[in-house]
Amino acid sequence: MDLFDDLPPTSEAARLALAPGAVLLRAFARQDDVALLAAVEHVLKQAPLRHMQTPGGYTMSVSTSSCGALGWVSDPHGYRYAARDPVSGKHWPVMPECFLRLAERAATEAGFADFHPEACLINQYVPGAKLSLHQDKDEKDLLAPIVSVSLGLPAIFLFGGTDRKQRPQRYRLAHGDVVVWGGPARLAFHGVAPLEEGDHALLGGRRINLTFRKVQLHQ
Ligand code: MD3
Ligand code: FE
Repeated sequence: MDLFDDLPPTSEAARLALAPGAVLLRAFARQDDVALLAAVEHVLKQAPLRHMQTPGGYTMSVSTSSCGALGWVSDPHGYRYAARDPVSGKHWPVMPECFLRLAERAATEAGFADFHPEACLINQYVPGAKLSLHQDKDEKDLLAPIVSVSLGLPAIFLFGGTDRKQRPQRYRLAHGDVVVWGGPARLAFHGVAPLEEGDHALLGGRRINLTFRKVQLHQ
């Protein structure tokens, strides 16, 4: 429970400018949570979560999958987007209709009316899992925003500057929160602090994060 729990999701108070280009839509996805979770599980049956290897040889604590025309993969050469899941050799699962509708509605709400993502990354965090500070630079279209949707246990999100040395600000992202990262925020360093234990009514002891991305320049 937090202060914003009973505010309608699109009211002025539920919308927070975190930084130039970064808009937090508190609880924007909450009324769709059951449908979103069912769609997540449907995708994960076809493309199970896996712990990716970093190019430096580490194993990520977060487990990952994708849906849409392109998915995010890593191999010893680095990170890239690919049309097929390297585990199954098959195309990634189709992006569920409810994912696309939510991402486009959130982007529009934040001033990006023409956002049509072709990739959705699914990250799962269990207690202790974290994501070190990084930039998202594998997309060719850096003018398009990234839309992120948080489900399940809350996490402390770290939001830095475009310079790794700027000390990051900390925001709590809770179930149903949606953030649109565009403009100058698009290339900011960001990460997630180790997830705390907890038991979420719908997701149990985990957090799922969806990130919607436009990868190719023209499409
Ligand atoms: C700010 N995911 O998948 S979502 C990622 O919670 C990633 O799983 C985190 O960072 C997660 O790459 C954070 C919020 C987010 C996503 C992308 C961004 C914030 C961003 C890109 C640029 C700036
Ligand atoms: Fe990221």
